[in-house]
Amino acid sequence: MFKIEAAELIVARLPLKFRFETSFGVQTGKVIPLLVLHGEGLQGVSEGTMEFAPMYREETITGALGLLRDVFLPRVLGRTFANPEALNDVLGTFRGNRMARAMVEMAAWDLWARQLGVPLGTLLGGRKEQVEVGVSLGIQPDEAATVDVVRRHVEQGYRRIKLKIKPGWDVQPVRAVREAFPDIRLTVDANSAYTLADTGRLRALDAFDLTYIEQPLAWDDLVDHAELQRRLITPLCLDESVASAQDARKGLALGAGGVINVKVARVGGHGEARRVHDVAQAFGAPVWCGGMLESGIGRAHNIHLSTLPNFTLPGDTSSASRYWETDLIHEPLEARDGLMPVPVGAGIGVTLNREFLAGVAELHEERRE
Ligand code: OSB
Ligand code: MG
Repeated sequence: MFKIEAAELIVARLPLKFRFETSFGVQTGKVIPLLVLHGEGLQGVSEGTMEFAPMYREETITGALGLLRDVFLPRVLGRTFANPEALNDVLGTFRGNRMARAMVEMAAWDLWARQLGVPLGTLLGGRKEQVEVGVSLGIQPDEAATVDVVRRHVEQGYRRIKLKIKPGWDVQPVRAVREAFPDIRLTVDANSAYTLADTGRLRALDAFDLTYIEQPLAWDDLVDHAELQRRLITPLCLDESVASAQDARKGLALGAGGVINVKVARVGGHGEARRVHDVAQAFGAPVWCGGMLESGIGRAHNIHLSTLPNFTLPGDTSSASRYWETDLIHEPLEARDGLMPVPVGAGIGVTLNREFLAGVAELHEERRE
C-alpha cells in the first residue's frame, strides 16, 4: 500500500557526448522529463522517454506534460493504492500515451519498492545481480569510422554490437564490421526505414550472421514484418511495433519476428513490460531491454527490469558515462566486461543529484491534490 501525496514535474536538458544518427534523424542532446512521486517521506522517480518531436513513436514531451498535469496526475494524487498494478487499473482506462502513463507507473514502482525496502528488480521477480549489455552505435560517416567505433566498444567488453542502418547504408557497414570482427554478436536496427520493396537489400544481410534485424519496417505494421520474416533467414526483432503484451502476442503469433526489444516506457511501465516478457517466454522468444538514451534514472529502471529470466540477450543499457559528462544521479552506472551491476538498495537504488539537476532544469513544478 502506498499513498501519492505530491508530485514534481521536472524537465532537464543535457548534451550527449556523441552525435547519435539513426534512420530518422540526428541527436546531439536530450530533453529529459522526470516525475518524482512523494509519499510518507519517500520519493519514487521516473524518466520520460518520449521525444521532443514524434520521430520514434507518436508521443511527445509537450503532449506528455499536458496529459500528466491535466489528466493522469489528478487521477492519482491524494490516493492510496494497494500496489502499482492497482494504479495501472486506473491509468489503464486511457488509450495510448503509454510513455506518459509509464512515468506515473514507474515512479510508483520505485516508491513502493522503497517503502518495502527491496530492490525493484527483486520486486518484479528478477534474480540477477548483474545484467549483460551491448551498445547501440549510430550511423557513422564511413566504413572506417564504423569499424573504429565498433573496435573501441568491443575492447570495452560490450557483449553485442548494434549498428544503426538506413537505406543506402546497410550492407556496406555490416560487411566491413563482420570482416574485421568475425566472431562478435552483431545486430542492426533500421528504425522502420524500409518497406517490403527493399526485401532484396535486407536479404543480403542474411550473409553476415546477424543475431537479428531490428524493426526494419513500419512502426505500426506487424503484417508486413511477418511477410518479410518468411523471406529472411535472420530473425526479426520488434521494437516500435510492440506497445503492449497484446501486440507481442499478435506479432509472435503472426511470425512477425522471433525476438522482442522490451522498452519499459514504450509499453506503459513495468507491469506491462513484465507481461510482454511473459508472453515472449511462452512463445519461446528471447527478449532484451532496449534504451532511449536515458539518464541514470531511466537507465536504473531498465537495469532492474533486465533481471527477469527471459532477458537472455544483451540489452542496450550501456555505461552512463558513454552518454553524459555528468549524469542526473549520484551513483555511477558502469558496465565492466559487458556486465552492468544492478544497483543495490531499495527501489531503483539510485538517487537524483538535486544540486546538478537545479542547474540543468528548465521546468520544475509541484502538483498536489
Ligand atoms: O531504436 O532502439 C532504438 C535510441 C532512441 C530511439 C530509438 C532507439 C534508440 C537506441 C539507443 O537504439 C539505445 C541506447 O543506447 O539507449
Ligand atoms: Mg530500435
